[in-house]
This record gives sequence, structure tokens and C-alpha cells, in this order.
Amino acid sequence: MLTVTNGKLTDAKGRPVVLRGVSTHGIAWFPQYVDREGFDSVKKAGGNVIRLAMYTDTDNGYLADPEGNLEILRRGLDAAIELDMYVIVDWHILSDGDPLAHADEAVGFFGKITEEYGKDPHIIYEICNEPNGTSWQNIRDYADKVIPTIRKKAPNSIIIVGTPRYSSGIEYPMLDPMEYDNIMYAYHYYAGDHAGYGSLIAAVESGVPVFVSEWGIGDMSGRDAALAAAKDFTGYMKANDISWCAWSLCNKAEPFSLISPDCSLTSGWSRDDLSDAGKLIFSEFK
Ligand code: IDC
Repeated sequence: MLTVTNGKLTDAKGRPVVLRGVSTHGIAWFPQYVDREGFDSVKKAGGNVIRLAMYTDTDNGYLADPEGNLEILRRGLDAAIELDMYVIVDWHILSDGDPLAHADEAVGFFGKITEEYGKDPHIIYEICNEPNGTSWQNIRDYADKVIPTIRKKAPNSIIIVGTPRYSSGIEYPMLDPMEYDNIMYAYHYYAGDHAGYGSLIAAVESGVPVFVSEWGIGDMSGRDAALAAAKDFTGYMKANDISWCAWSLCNKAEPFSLISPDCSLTSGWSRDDLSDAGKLIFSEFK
């Protein structure tokens, strides 16, 4: 069972624990990667956490197809549990920038999932991927609805709370933290696209519990610069015991994908099957 001690993720005895792994792409769009064998390949490479990104208000996300999404989500949870990996249930808001917009549905969803899985120590709850165009107060109000719901059946599980500006606003919880135990705040970063991570450094130095639940390797500044920025970022996280998941485990032709677009394998990848982002990220798990 994980816990948060003095701003760090730790085991029950207070020893630091670092999780490193991958985020799926949207589970409804790339369900073939929600796969026990694929997760096992991540584990064999040294990864110990999988994030299941379940979009809410985008295309065939949860709001449009709750049962279809739940089925894929449960498959992913069961696979990760069987492999003894940690697994993040990600309520992936994005186009619905204000988490309050679908707070009732979120309460229903987290109530159901914790009813089914609340006792399992592998599960981490991420309650709002990337709030945007909204305030810290709204995120707080949302958290006050969803966290008590989760706590009924998962009293001590780790809960990750998204921050303003697409989970880059880590200064908000630094200045105005929430009053719950065992919560962490999300910081998201796209190497090569975002200009540094100074606010993360400031937050970590002041003891804010941060989970980098999503980061990726972009290409706005060119490939070499992005890969160099990624290497620097993993080095910083390693030195500071920060847990992370990389976006994303799929072969979609976009810069962050970890699998090469011409590889259709969903597990058992060789190094050549990985994209340049994938090669870097798979070598940083250990
Ligand atoms: C992107 C996917 C892309 C998809 C889009 C949908 O990579 O294929 O079309 O979402 O809106 C985030 C988000 C994450 C994004 C990702 C890359 O959490 O959903 O995925 N990103 O743009 N924040 C920063 C970058």
C-alpha cells in the first residue's frame, strides 16, 4: 500500500517509492494496447505503473459510451493487478476543461470503480487529467465532491488531482493545498514543447507532493532538442524521486507515441519497434 509522507510517495514504512511507466492513449481509441502481454512487456523493461487514460467528453469517451469504456478499463485494471503493477484510473478531461462540468458523472464513475476495486492496493485514482480554462477554486470544489466518494471504499488510496492550465499550474497547490491525506498533484510536461519546468522545481523544493502523471516528447522545437529536453527531465525526476507516466503507449503517427507507426505489435517489442521517444522512455524505467 502506498502512502504520501512529507511530500513523497512512500511505502507503508515511509521508504520512498518511485513509479515509472506509461500512459495508454485513449482506451476507447487504442483498446488493443490495453493488454496484459503489452503491460508485461513494459514490466519486463522495468516499468511498474500503467495509466489508463479514459477520455470523458471526447468522441466515444465515457460520457458517450460508459459501458464500453468500463469494459476496457476493467480489462486494464485486472491485467495490471495480475502483473502486480500499479495502475492509474485517469478521468481524462480535456475538451471539457472544467471538471465541475461533469462532476455528477465523475462521482458516479468513481463510486462504481471503488465499489469494485477500492480494496486493491495497486490502484491510484486521477480525478481530472488536465483542467483548463477554469480556476483552482473550481478544481477544489470538484475535488470536494469526488474525493469523499472515493474515500468511502478506498480510504487510503493515492489520489492525483489535476492543476490549472492543463496540469502545469503546480504553484496553486503550493500556495493553497487541499486538506486530504494521501493526495498528490499532477504536473504535466511536454519536452521540446514547453519552456522548462521551473514551477515544478519550486513546488518540489517546497514539499508539494507531485506526480508527473503524463509527460511526453513533443517536436515543436525540433526532434533533437526535444529528445535532449526529455533526457534532462528524466534526470531531474530521477534525482528527486518523482514518479511518472509517459504519453503514450501506441503507434499513432504523432511525436509522443512510444511505438513506431509501422509496427503493429501490441506486446513483445524489440528496440527497433520503438519510436525515438519510445527508445528513450523505455530505457529510463530503471
Ligand atoms: C492527444 C492525443 C491525440 C488526440 C488528442 C485528442 O495524443 O492523438 O487526437 O489528444 O484531443 C495532453 C493531453 C492528451 C493529449 C496530449 C498530446 O492530456 O490527451 O493527447 N497532451 O497532445 N496534454 C498535453 C499534451
